[in-house]
Amino acid sequence: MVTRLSIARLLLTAALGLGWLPHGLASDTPAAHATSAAPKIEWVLKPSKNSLERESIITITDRAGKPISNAKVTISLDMPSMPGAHHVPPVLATPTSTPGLYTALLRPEMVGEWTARIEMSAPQRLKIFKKFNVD
Ligand SMILES: [Cu+2]
Repeated sequence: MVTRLSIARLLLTAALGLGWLPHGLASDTPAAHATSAAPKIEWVLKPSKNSLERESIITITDRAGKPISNAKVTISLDMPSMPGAHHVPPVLATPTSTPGLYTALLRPEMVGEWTARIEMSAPQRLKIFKKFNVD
């Protein structure tokens, strides 16, 4: 049996539903713009000869998705759980023959969780942090 109250509830639910949708779309749009406005730095880590070393392969693309081949990139390592304990010398990423692809040999000093600060100083400025685990 459909009562006045249940009709009112249905209308209220519909109104809330409609109210949510435009709000959701509106809040998605600026986020999407913010993501595409910045260059992108991605990496993969591979084991190296030394058990504590990691070979990082870094891909850098501009906001249009095109490789950035003349980037100046420095990588610094730190251990969040041991503030001030490690002073790993920063390394420069070396460009490869593939545009936008760089390599850098990382030397974390011990087993555990590390944070890499990857900083591009040219042709654009960008600083990102990536966590990785050494086991
Ligand atoms: Cu440590």
